[in-house]
Amino acid sequence: MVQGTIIKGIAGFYYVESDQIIYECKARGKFRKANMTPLIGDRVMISLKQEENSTDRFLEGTIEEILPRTNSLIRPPVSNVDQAMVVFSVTYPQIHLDLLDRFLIHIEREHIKPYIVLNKIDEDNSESYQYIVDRYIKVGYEVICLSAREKLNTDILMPKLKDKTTVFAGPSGVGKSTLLNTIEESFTLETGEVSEKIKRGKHTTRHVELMPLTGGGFVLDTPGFTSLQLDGIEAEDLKHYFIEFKEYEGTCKFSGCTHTHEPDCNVKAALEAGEISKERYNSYMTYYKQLKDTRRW
Ligand SMILES: Nc1nc2c(ncn2[C@@H]2O[C@H](COP(=O)(O)OP(=O)(O)OP(=O)(O)O)[C@@H](O)[C@H]2O)c(=O)[nH]1
Ligand SMILES: [Mg+2]
Ligand SMILES: [Zn+2]
Repeated sequence: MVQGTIIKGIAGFYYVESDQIIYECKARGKFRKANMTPLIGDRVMISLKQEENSTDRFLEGTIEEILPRTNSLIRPPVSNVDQAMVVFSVTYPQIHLDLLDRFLIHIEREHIKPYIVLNKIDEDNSESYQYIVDRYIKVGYEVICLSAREKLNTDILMPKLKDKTTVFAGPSGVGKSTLLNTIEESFTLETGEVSEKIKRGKHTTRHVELMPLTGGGFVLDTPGFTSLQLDGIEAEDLKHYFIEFKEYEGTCKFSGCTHTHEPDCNVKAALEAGEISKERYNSYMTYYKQLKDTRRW
């Protein structure tokens, strides 16, 4: 058996890299039965099929075992990442802050370090996105405004990517693949126009792919997504994924305060004092209620 990493999956085949060799693999049926889907980024053990003729483009193998993951996401479907570049565009497609908040919840839950990337600043001279920058910096996130096309501020990303595994995620058409092509000259990822009519991306990237960087580290390009569920999260745990609540945790009158309806809540006091953003707190309340209601059903 050989140990390798899944770098790509297409039509039921997984491409597993080990020592610079890529094996085309099928997964054993036992994974499907256990409801366990191999993810890009998984470290796996594969058994090799007898090589029939050496002119084959890929050597063949079978995934026998998925080694323990440090973390995983469902959307995009990746595992074992250190950090995430959550990419949005400041023009079109329009930024979707509800999606950003939902995505941050999943990332925090999996202990992945997030960066918020606002792309296409070349198209917005009025800097109308500044309120987003202010809001999320106040939360404690790093927000990077750049233009992949004009190569503005893209060099800020390079040192952050070095020796790390970074997933680029966000809606279709925000410029994830364009940005990756800028970061690494040898990349030739396909990019697509934003639709004139509906101002949305055209889902150009179809597969997740893990790629090495010349300077060290790996990046994952992923297909854009437009919605994100919070299923599987307990309403009571939600507060842990709003990182601006952390400094108040344990200081409220009631231990186990959910910061929703309890008296003498320090998160609500911070909200009144303007230390916590109203919009973020509203997101929290909305999701909290949704999760409570789902459970009731
Ligand atoms: N003006 C401007 N356009 C950009 C910038 N970056 C990307 N674009 C354009 O945005 C469109 C979408 O870019 P992609 O890189 O294909 O977007 P994506 O996020 O990979 O989209 P999917 O693969 O569909 O998820 C293309 O027409 C790019 O040329 C930028 O910094 N400024
Ligand atoms: Mg793409
Ligand atoms: Zn509280």
